[in-house]
Amino acid sequence: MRIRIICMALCLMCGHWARAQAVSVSPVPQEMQVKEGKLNFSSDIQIVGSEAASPYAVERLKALCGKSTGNGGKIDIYIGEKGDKAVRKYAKAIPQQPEGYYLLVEEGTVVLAGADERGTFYAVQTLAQLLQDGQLPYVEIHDYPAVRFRGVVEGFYGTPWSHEARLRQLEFYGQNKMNTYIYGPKDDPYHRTPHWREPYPEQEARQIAELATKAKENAVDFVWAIHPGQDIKWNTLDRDLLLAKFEKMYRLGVRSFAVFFDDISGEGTDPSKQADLLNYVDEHFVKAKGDVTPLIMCPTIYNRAWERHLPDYLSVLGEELNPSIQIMWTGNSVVSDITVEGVEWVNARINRQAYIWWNFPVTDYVRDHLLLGRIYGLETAAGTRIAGFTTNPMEHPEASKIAIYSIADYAWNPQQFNSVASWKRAVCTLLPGDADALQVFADHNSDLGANGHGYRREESVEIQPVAERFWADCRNGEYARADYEALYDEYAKMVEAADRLAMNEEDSLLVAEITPWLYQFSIVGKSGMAALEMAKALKEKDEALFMRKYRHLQALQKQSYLLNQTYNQNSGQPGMKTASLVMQPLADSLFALSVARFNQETGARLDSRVYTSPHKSYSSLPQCTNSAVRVRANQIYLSPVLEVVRWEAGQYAGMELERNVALQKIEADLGVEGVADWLRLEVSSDGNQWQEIPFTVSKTVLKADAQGANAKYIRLLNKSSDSHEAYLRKFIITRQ
Ligand code: LOG
Repeated sequence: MRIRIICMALCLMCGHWARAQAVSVSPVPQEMQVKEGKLNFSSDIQIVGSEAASPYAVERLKALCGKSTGNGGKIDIYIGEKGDKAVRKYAKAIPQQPEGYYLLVEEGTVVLAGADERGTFYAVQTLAQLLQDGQLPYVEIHDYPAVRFRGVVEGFYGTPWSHEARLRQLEFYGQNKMNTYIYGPKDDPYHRTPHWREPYPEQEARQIAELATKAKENAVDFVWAIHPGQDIKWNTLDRDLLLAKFEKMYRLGVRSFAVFFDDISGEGTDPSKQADLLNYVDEHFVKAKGDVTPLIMCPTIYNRAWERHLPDYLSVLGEELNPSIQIMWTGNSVVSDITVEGVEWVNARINRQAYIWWNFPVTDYVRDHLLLGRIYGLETAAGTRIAGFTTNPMEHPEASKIAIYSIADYAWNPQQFNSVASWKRAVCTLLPGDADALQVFADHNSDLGANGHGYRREESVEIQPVAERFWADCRNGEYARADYEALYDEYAKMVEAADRLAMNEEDSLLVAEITPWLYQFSIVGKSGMAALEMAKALKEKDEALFMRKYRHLQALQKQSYLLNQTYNQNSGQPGMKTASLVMQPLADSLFALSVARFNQETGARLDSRVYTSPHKSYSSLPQCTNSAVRVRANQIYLSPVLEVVRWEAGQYAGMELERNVALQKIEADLGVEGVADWLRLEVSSDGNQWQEIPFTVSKTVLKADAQGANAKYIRLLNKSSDSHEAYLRKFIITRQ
């Protein structure tokens, strides 16, 4: 109920009527006092202090004032940093904290006074948000960030963001008071193995230089990360090559650096060697330059669940790594909530405050989903125990902004962070013209579905209890009309939202990213409506209507299947899943139930099957037990695992099919060579009696001809008595 009231208030805020009334700033300021009265900004404006103040802040301010028509009264705007003459009178009001600012709007006067240059820049960003319809409310704000470094780590697998997308992101970070962008896309070959030692080609180098400039203009540190661990040799040659690469990046204008050691195996994982290298870089490059910000590193054991693989790793880093070097941390597991207890646990080991790499809303391991839900699971007090908070986003830059907006809000002011309100504000801000449609879409696109990390999110929250009750009632043969109508209305809203968003012209980039999901969303909406009508026709014994809706739903299911074979065809999880926690399963279940009942009552033999993947992961490796199993034409495959998979002796990974099928081919890519020495491929029809299937190996890829073997279970087993590290990039069976 409370959620509903907040939503209503916020939706109203999207409209002009309420915009004039409400004063809303994001991230929520630490202290904001709104007073009676407004300043007419269409006035004769005089800026005092522009020579000494942050040039980027002044530039933004001038752009804002440029919109003023100059036909109101006179306004003096005092701008500057603590110690500057223009703001000397207000020195006491300026917060002490780095990046803090004091902002005052009163009759004829505006004060924008920063604790430092970024503080002034942020004061102007707040002013820009306060300015609505040519007016500024009278306010007094004392504001500063709770978390020192706030931002985004572009650290996902998959298609890296485009140059243009990155430029837009940097502006967005400036507007949302985020000061960090860490560049580390896994699929940039010059960031990682194989080409980390080589300089960027000319065009890419030019673009990096442009990003560094753009970042500076937006008060953002552009942090360039290198990922050398998979093939680094611990010798002076590789050390010097790494430094030479940093030097090249420095010449392009980069002043912040990171070294990542995540998702690697072998030699590179040694914490002492990592610390030696980083301390050397710190002393001979970072500190020697004088204008480079503290080094950031991502450890190999970057979450608590993996500590058992290298038990001393974190404390070695904690002891040996220079204290000024930041250590990234994803939480209690690869994808996890951020808790006080978890942060204290790691801080004690690494001898410093963890720098959070939050793996949300990244979707590289569930690429058929969009994560547009609210952010939650970040404990308030965790915010005071961390050095930084960065989010790893989706490969869809515009759609990621919903989460990024709220993460900026949390990291700035965890105390006053309101997850639902922040989410609704994000939606309103990103697409004011169609905010209600985007909200409907976001309401139903937030869970990840079954996945290797086991991380799940709420979805379809408001309608979920209705859906549950309706389903239970239907199974008992009787449902409440009000529930039927509420559900019908929700499905109808989904169809409307899909149509409106697809035609939205306000943000064509966002629309382009979500379009394949909009197609599916519309189908789920229509399917839900048809399934409800089938249930109703059954109840009213209207056979003709029942058959009509049945045929419609079958056609929709086929359409959905074809869309999944056509759009978003990636190597991980192709196709699109939407509303997959509540609304789509309800439509499917209602369909199946109604058809079964209809067959029972009329003696008909209609097909009640709904196309879904009935197959499951079959694995004793914790990293694979929750993995989804996908179907594409006559191929069935296990969702790939992106990070290193540790196979203890006797452990296995594979699939359990719905029933026995005749197998034609089996193919797996383990990402490392020499797997024939320790892996066995075997199949079974009951999970007890196993038949070994011979295979051939070419480099990292294993192939087998199963010659029509009948099996329900297919697995790869570590037949040796040692543990081995490999990847699981591909595991596909082709059925006959
Ligand atoms: C990778 C990251 C990836 C993410 C989610 C870290 C430190 N590294 O499991 O590149 O986007 O998880 O799949 C990771 O999180 N490995």
